[in-house]
Amino acid sequence: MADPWQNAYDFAVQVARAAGAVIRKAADDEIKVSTKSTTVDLVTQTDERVEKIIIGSLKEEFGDAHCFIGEESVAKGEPCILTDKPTWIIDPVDGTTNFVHGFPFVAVSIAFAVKKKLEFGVIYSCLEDKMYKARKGQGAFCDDEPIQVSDVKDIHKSIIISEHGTDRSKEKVTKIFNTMQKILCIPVHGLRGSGTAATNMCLVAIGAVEAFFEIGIHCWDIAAGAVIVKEAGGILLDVDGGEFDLMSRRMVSANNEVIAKRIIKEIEIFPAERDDAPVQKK
Ligand code: LIP
Repeated sequence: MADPWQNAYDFAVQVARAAGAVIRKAADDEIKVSTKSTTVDLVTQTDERVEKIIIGSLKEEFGDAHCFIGEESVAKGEPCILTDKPTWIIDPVDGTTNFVHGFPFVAVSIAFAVKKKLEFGVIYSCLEDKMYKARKGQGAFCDDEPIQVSDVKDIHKSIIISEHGTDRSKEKVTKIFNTMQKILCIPVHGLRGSGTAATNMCLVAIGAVEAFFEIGIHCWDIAAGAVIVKEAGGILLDVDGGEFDLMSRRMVSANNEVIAKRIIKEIEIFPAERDDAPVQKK
């Protein structure tokens, strides 16, 4: 039987690479910065322009039969509801703060889901020029070389990625730093963070770190990385140890269940409104 999504997968790689070239060029120009949910939740004209380019290219190729969830479209009021229809889940510039500051980790993240199941993920780390990709059941790759998570099972020999997001409320920041302190003092070899969830998940997938967790991310930050981590032999869980839920805005990605469950013991959970929560009427 013909593979219905191979063409879409190959096209997504081309679109991600082209989008990355636009970001690299824009990085040399003056960057106009605005803010969204908080004063440190940055967005630039490049985020919006690149998302338009990606969605425009996909619509031209696949018509109106597909749906789209894009970070900047949702920020402008588009719904963030995953239906059974073929749906593209897009973060045009993951690591916007890094992009504004010239911190060299910025990724184009494109995922594709059908009947609410992720079919493939593509992450182009455009300043590093590294193309990560994975299709369900067909392995994960970086620049077409197979990638594999770390085989470390001893938490004391691990590096863990933790991010602090863009919420600066005292209650959440305290929980985030309490969690980081507890993990650091297990002790682990180190804590790291690239500033982009997509890149962090690629670092799990190549075995450079053992786990990445975060509360507050969005589906577009992690959808592509979820496929890549899983296909590289990793595991995805909710921060309470339950089943991974793409729209829940919380996630643990790890090389194996032993490391994942050990990290989960230390996470101080705080609430984050679901991506697909009903929009409150103003
Ligand atoms: C970023 C995420 C990262 C999170 C940042 C930010 P963006 O996405 O990838 O994990 O810690 O606060 O949300 O906003 O750069 O696309």
